[in-house]
Amino acid sequence: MSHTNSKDAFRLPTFRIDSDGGLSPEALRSWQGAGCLVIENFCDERARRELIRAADSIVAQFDMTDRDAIFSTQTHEHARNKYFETSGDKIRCFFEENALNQNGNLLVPKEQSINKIGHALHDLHPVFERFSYQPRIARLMQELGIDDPRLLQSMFIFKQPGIGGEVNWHQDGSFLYTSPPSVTGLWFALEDATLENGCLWALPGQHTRGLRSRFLRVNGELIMEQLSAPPNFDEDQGVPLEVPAGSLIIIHGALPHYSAPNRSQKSRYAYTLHAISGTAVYPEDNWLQRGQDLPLRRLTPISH
Ligand SMILES: O=C(O)CCC(=O)C(=O)O
Repeated sequence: MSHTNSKDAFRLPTFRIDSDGGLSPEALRSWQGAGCLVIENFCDERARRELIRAADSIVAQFDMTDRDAIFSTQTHEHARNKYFETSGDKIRCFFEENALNQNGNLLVPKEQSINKIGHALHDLHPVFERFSYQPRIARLMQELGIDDPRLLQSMFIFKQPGIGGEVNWHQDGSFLYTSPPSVTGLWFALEDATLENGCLWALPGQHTRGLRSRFLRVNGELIMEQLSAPPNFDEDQGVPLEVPAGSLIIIHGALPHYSAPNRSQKSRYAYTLHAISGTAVYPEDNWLQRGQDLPLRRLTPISH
């Protein structure tokens, strides 16, 4: 990476949210300009602990013989794997790439071997469901102007100590494409996210340049297709989004973002949600598909 790891690097301003999910005009202006917004006070400690406990229990029950779960964003090899492809309406664990040796044996304790759990925690697990459909999130979506918001995807991302893998520069709209574009990411820091343990980085303002690529299914294969006149990501302009536990980072679907490997001895747990507009077209060749028995649900704010 060519960007600096300096502690003096430019930082985005941070904002606070009302108890009912409202944003100040300054926060909304900052969101529109940067394509991301850092809110410092979203989750209290009780909510964070509850989510972490629920994730730990999923991992404890995970059948370790499932060696198909190796996950790497470097090669997209995982995408060819049916285990990943059919996880859009399931709760599945994916290994860190360096958690297993060539024979598929664990190199780290099981509880430190999982890269992430995805992709329908919000609809299939009561703890994640309660958190994800809380009225404050629905109100937030309304504040951001997402028409008829629906929760499409959820992930619990561990960024394990020592082996937490890099997530390369990408735009969420490449993976969760809608027409017109509508995907918006919500990234909840369940632990402090720092330069040392692999915090997010972003290219503020570069959400206005359009989508560079699209990940789609062609003849039964998932491929990354370059879109016409692809914009370059100015990766050297990357800004680290170091945030304390409890923060929420909102990410525009066209905002390039990234996270470095975690070589520290501290994990960096996060829970993420991706919402789309129910009025946008969601193509059948997107990687993430759901069975008819699990339709997308509306996020409805409680009216006062
Ligand atoms: O948590 C991370 O390290 C990356 C998450 C991310 O890029 C995403 O959810 O789109």
